[in-house]
Amino acid sequence: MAALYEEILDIAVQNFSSKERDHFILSKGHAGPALYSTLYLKGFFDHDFLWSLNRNGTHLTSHPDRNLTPGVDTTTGSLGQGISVATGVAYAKKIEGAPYFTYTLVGDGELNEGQRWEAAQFAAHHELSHLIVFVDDNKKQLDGPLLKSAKLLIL
Ligand SMILES: Cc1ncc(C[n+]2csc(CCOP(=O)(O)OP(=O)(O)O)c2C)c(N)n1
Ligand SMILES: [Mg+2]
Repeated sequence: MAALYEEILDIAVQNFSSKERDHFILSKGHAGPALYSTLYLKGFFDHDFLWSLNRNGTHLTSHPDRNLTPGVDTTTGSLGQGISVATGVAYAKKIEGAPYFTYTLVGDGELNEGQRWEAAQFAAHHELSHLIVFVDDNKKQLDGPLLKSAKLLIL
């Protein structure tokens, strides 16, 4: 994510309040701390802010909350939903003729969610060429190996 934000994404503190930019949606919301480290590197908040992770009353919840944390595009944590939101954002950009890209990161275990099928079918139907979906193919889900069904989806 550090490489993506530094080298590829058109997302910065200066353009975040505008829709004239790329979007990134962390569909596997339980990886929130990885996103927060990246947002810190991009200057969305100070280093000290990172120490508030998961504290009572924090603005840095373990799963990203767009209403709490600067730089977060979408509230995620319920697996399967982020990819659907990303598809909707990419479709909106296409309708507007905007040149921007929408990126999302999904887990390989998350691919078990039925919702992601509908998102994939929608994206294909509308030929969303500016939607980029990364799969974190780590062969694990939570504390065990990936279900065989999810492996088939990746193949
Ligand atoms: C709809 C939904 N069901 C269950 C969970 C609980 N949950 C959190 S992480 C996780 C495992 C997901 O596996 P994967 O996407 O491969 O992520 P990884 O463990 O590799 O980080 C599950 C089932 C959830 N967050 N949302
Ligand atoms: Mg996994």
